[in-house]
This record gives sequence, structure tokens and C-alpha cells, in this order.
Amino acid sequence: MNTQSSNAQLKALIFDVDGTLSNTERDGHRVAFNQAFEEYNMDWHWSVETYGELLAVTGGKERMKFYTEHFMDKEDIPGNIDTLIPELHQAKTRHYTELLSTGAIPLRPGVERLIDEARQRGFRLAIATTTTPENVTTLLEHTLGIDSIDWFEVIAAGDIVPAKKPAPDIYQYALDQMGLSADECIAFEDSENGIKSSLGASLKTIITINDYTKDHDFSGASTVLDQMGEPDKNFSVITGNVNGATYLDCDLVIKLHQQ
Ligand code: XBP
Ligand code: MG
Repeated sequence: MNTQSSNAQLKALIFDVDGTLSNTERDGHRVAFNQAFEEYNMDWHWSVETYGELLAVTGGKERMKFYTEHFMDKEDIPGNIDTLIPELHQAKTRHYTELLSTGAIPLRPGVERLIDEARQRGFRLAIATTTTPENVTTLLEHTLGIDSIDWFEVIAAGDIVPAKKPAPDIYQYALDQMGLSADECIAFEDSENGIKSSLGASLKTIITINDYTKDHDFSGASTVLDQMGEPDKNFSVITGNVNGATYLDCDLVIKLHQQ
């Protein structure tokens, strides 16, 4: 998988959202889930640690279902769970987008700079994520500005494909929509489920880890970095050959794509 060097020219950058563009999970999604549980007078509460375990499953509705199946006694599961989960999820999305609208959740270091450079250099941009579409557009609006939503020619998100990450379907969907082959693109991810999905779609993948994903298995990644970095804020290289670079720019992305 992805062991040969790529001859195709790099045309597009495809970004994961949660954990990659922004550290949204601990202080964003988790908080919004808990707000939804409170709104429905439920005694569920997801601690930082528990949420780390729940991240094994992508997708908010799927995550709640997983919680009932693996963290609760059978007799404590509400009888109306199948109708309750979509309702809770709607409430969670409302709380999450409200939180994003306060501007409390910034982009990770280097993300805005890399996207700006990629646009200037004519690279095509797309998003491939398991999160709900309005979570993506609200994050973009409140970080890069409302116009930034149109910088991404495809926002592949949420239930648009039935099988979420680690299935490759969401990346395959983005590729199909762009009319590009996998070897003309590169993916940006932060998690094991994410890289399974991108490698499953035969995409070279650059990883930036975070606290929840630092111990994940990133076999097959083009490089694993602690962050994209900035000219005055070096990244740390966990694996991969970055030819002496200290932050991720388009030249390095091109090199990694060719390797
Ligand atoms: C991360 C996820 C998402 C969010 C919750 O996806 O697993 O499910 O935690 O989002 P990615 P929803 O890293 O691929 O962006 O509640 O809207 O499903
Ligand atoms: Mg992610």
C-alpha cells in the first residue's frame, strides 16, 4: 500500500476536519454531547478519558449507540434509544455549532497558512470527514471566514456515504466528485480510523497527531508530525523524511507526495 513513488502530478489536497484542521473533539464535540444529555435530563456524562475511548467509533450517532452497547448495563438503556439517538444528535449539533460560532475553537497551527499557499499555487481543495456537514461549514465560517466554504470544491461529510471512516468510502466519494485519481491527491489526517480510510482509498497521507491520537498506529503514513508548524514554530517529526524542513508547506507536501 503506497510504497511506490508517485509519478502523477499533485493536483488536490483533501483534509479531514476533526483533529486535523482543528482540535474539536475534547472541548467541542464532547462538550456538546454532554450539553445535549443535560438538555434531555439524562445522567450520561462523557469525561475526557471516556470520550477518548468512544473515539474508537466515528460519527456522533454511531458513538452514542456504541456507548449504550459497551458502557451501559442493558437494563439502563432507554427503551426508545433508536428514536432518542437522532434527537440527541440534533441537539448536540445545535450546541456544537453554537460553540463554534463563539470562535472558541481555533484552527491548528499552520492550517490557514498551508490552505492559503495551496490556493495561491492553484491546488484544488476538498474535505472528507465523518462529521455533520453544518459542523464543517460553521467551523470554516468562524475560522477562515464565510467565503472559505467555497474554497473547497467538495465537502464530503457525515451521512453522505453510509459507511463512515475507517471505510474508504468518504475519500472515494471526494475523489469521484473531483474526477481525480488517488495518485493525483494527498490526504491530511490525525487518527487511525482516518488513515485507514485514506489509505483504503489509496491516498498518500500526512498525519498530524493530537493528544487523543498520539498512540495510534500510523503505518503507511507519508510522514507523522506533531503539527503542521509555522515558520517560527517548528514541527516535530515522529516518522518520515522531511528533508530538513521545519514546517509543512506546499513544497514539502509535493515532496512527500512524490516519495
Ligand atoms: C471525527 C468524528 C466525528 C465527530 C462527531 O470525524 O468522529 O464523528 O466526533 O461528529 P473526522 P458528528 O475526524 O473524520 O472529521 O456528531 O457530527 O457525527
Ligand atoms: Mg479526524
